[in-house]
Amino acid sequence: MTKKSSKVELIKEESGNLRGDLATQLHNGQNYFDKNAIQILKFHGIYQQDDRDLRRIKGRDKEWSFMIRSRIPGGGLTATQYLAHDRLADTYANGTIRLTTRQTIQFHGVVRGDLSSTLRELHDEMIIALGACGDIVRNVMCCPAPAGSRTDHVIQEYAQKLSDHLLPRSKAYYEIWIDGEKAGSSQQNDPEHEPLYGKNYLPRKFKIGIAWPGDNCVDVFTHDIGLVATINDHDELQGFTILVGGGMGMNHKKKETFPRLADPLAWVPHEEVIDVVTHIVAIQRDYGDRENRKHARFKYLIDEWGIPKFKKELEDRLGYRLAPPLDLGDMRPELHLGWNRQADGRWYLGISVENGRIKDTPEIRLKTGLREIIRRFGTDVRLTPNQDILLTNISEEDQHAIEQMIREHNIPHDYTLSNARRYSMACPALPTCGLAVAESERVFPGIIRELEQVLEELGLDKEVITFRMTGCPNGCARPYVADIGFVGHSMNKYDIFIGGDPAGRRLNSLYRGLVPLEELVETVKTLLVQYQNERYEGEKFGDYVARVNLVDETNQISEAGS
Ligand code: SRM
Ligand code: SF4
Repeated sequence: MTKKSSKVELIKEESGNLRGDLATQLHNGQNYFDKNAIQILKFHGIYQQDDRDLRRIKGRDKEWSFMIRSRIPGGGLTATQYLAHDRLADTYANGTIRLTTRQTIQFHGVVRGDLSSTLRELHDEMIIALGACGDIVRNVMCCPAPAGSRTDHVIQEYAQKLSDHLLPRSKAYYEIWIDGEKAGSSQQNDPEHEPLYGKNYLPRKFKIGIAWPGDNCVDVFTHDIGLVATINDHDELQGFTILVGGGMGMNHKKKETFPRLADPLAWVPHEEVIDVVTHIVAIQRDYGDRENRKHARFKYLIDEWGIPKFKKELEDRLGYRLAPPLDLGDMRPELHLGWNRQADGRWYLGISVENGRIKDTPEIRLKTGLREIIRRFGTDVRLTPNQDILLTNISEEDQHAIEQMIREHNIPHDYTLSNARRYSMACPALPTCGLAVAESERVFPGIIRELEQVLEELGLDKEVITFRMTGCPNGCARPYVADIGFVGHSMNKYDIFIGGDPAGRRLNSLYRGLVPLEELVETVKTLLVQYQNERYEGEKFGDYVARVNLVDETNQISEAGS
């Protein structure tokens, strides 16, 4: 800690390894936690929120509730674990399950008195929320496609092993939420030794994603550390190419913030990857900015140091030289939807979930349908980085009955959906997200509907053009690698970013700032018409934008206004 360290640094340091006075506040009769406690709560996978719609009603107190995020490495859940989430969503939350862009599940609308019960019942199914948020390594992502091969299991196991290894050692979570008896005395316990994190944990959140070769469904270049597996001809995992320094978040008003793609660093044999990753995290712990939280992500350290300096520091710590990174070859943005055969002969079914929200509507009974299928056939589940769900390990004889149940509940099959809808993602934004400045999840289905019409009129409906929307520039739906990203700038106004690459290797750039919601489709239509008239055969939208230089180099983010 230095004199200039941010306030959150002091809160972490004085928390006694993530205890703070959560246990006391939990029983103080209020329905919210104070501002210091909410910083510590995040490490426990909990965010304090209020219903932003109700804020507009004058004279009304804030309606406090909590979002809980489960930690689900690689997005893998057993049938029983999924069913527990389904049940808890009804018992304690707002009745919906929210699949996230990092393969986890969020509950919204949990009241304070139900936090312990929710976390305890998740714990009964071996699911924790610890470390799903906070300044530590978050949920480790991994390509979810269950190829059923040996390597698939090995890669999923690495997601789990990395996640376990990088979890905080603090017992605070268990004392406070699970084993409530001890909570009262928790502050008297000796804080544990945190070998990696120390008392101050990391300067900021830290994210890791593992990609299958050629398949960039995890958006591997957007992570603090991206790992791309190398597999030999005998289906054996050899190692990983390591990428460092990716991240999406930025702030319209702060020039020192920007999205960044990760750079290739090295190749490591798989037996060494946990050690190397741990050392990389430790360098960020030691050198990351602890004064300015807006500048504290690992990407800024990499940007300022450059790869040669960073690699030297890492090699000095490891005590050996690292091999150069391998060429990653072509990468595709796979969604893994529809029926797919696993290498073990069984099947998995990928179901598209619009913006990750699993709920029942009068037309589509998605929540009930999924519950009934998973309950009856005991299918395991994998959540995808595109907020979708895969039902796995299905035998051939069950396929027909599952199809029938899909139809009975009116769940759309992926092939009935347009590419625009299947590939789209939106963050939750209003009314739950405290940082939202504009709508996202609630308005995006309508925007996509209008875009579908435009694309069809122009004969572009078979093209893969990725559309992503967020309610602020933090980038939770990774909008800066989409072909077209709509980023909330202020209420009802969006910045439009264009020219990303569906394979995730190019950031998009600002095209127009402060476009009203009602004009988004019209603005994009002009671009699509131009693309349709001028593109080379087979040319992708983002590649076209890059080729014809549609984005004016001088059109800097700050010019979008504030
Ligand atoms: Fe995020 C903060 C939702 C993935 C960058 N994000 C938030 C919070 C917790 C708002 C808050 O701090 O109060 C949002 C809760 C909204 C709500 O009501 O549920 C929130 N982020 C989400 C989710 C649910 C979006 C989704 O549509 O699924 C994703 C949950 C992931 C998970 O399961 O762990 C989610 N957030 C991301 C991603 C994408 C990713 O990780 O692949 C990013 C960009 C990548 C990155 O980190 O650079 C992302 N979220 C942020 C940021 C900006 C961080 C930065 O570097 O500046 C914030 C704000 C912050 O940390 O200060 C944020
Ligand atoms: Fe909230 Fe912004 Fe993230 Fe959307 S992008 S969930 S508005 S923090």
